[in-house]
Amino acid sequence: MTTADIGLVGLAVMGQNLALNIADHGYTIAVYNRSFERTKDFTAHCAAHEPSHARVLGFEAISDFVKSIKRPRKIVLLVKAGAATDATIDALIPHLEADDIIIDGGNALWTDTIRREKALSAQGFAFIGSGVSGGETGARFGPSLMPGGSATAWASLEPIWRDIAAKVDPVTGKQLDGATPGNPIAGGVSCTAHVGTDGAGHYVKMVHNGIEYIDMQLICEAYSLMKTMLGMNAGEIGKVFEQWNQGKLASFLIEITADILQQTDPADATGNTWFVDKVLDTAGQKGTGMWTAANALELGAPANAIAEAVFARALSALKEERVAASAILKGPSLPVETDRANIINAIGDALYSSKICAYAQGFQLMVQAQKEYNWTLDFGTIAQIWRGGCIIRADFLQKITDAYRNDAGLKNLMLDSYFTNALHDAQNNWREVIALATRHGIPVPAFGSALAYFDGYRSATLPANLLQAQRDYFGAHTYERIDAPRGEFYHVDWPQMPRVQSKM
Ligand code: 2AM
Repeated sequence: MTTADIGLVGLAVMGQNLALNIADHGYTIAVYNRSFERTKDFTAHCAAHEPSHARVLGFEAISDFVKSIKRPRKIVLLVKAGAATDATIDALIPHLEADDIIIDGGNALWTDTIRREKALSAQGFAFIGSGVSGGETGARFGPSLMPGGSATAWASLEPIWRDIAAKVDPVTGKQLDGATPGNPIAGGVSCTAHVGTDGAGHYVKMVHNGIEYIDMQLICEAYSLMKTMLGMNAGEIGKVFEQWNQGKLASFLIEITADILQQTDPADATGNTWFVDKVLDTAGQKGTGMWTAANALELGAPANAIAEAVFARALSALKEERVAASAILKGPSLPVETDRANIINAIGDALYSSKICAYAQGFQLMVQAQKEYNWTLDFGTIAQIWRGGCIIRADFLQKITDAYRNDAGLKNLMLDSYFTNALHDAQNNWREVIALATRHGIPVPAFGSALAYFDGYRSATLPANLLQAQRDYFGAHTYERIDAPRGEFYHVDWPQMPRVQSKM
């Protein structure tokens, strides 16, 4: 029987929640999972607890699952990225018919998405790689969705994707909350748009994650300075984040940080221990930050702060080595700073300026990537669809949308007048915070590399003249001259070079 509007494969928590989100919006959804146990458990859960359960149809045989979906079929995959995605596509192919569309909602590497799109379109099917951000709650009540693929395939998927995406207020841009099972948000602007062809959606999702890495690292550095340099406890720091969440830093990550820091340890019944003080300081990572940094290196895009955030996690993971080294390698040990209010204010400025640089790097990377991979990205829209649903959602993103709406060809976010002024206003405090941290021996790699990016980008002259001379010296790599046109290359025969001593 052909009854389902859409199908979904992969019933781990993301798949289950996205299926329920789709059903809540009035669509009938067929679901399938490699192991039938999960399908059975899920449909049983739906029957018991979900108002939309009648629209969730579970199947044991993949052929029945596919047959149940209206043509052209739309089949969403939420299986493990990598080999599992290829295995699932291979299992589906024999049952598909012309123009059917597979939508990969997993965290695929964009080059895999390009490969899969090519292979499927050669067989008369369509493939959309869609970034899905917002974790389990986002999937259930409104994620940010970043689809890439052909315009025709997108036209077919668009109504459903628009319905299930996060919604923001059309005027304030703030995420509309309050959805409950069976009662999704009605109205508002959807946090989804066609990002581009083939791998564009997954690429943009990857950059989103790279930015998420640096956003989190910056927050951690601000926390570390308040804790170590100002001697504040977690609850006090949490209050600062709560205040920051009322201003220009307002964002999901600042909000949850305030919440986390004010939480006491549930394992301590006395309520006298802060939860965060009990968490081991070794960060994990799943790879999307690394992919962003690696691609930036490959394209020669200066995303140094994003890369720094990946390295900061790597360094944190060397817990035992750090503990051993802390007994050997000595740094300064200064008393706690007493000018608390002013320093907190300065740390807020350092955080905001560094954040601007981090986003400038992410968008600069996408500017280079679109040339490399033949996409036409709309940066204002990308910032817009990150306004709701996703982890980096923030008021700040509206400023980015405004910046690109004012000038679609903006070379760098820092050159938009709002951001230029913000950097000018904050930079003294930013420098002061880094100087203080350095004197105290507290690592602030993300604050520091963001500032190096700002100072590097605004330098008409960098010491690369000496670097080119060195390269020419040892490797005959040639150099350009400031008194000759660009593109004319010179080489000095260094062994024969007359050594003229300057009289200057
Ligand atoms: P499973 O329940 O049968 O393990 C997240 O792990 C999701 O990806 C699960 O739905 C899981 O199905 C699915 N998955 C993992 N590896 C898979 C594979 N090789 N083929 C199909 N689905 C797979």
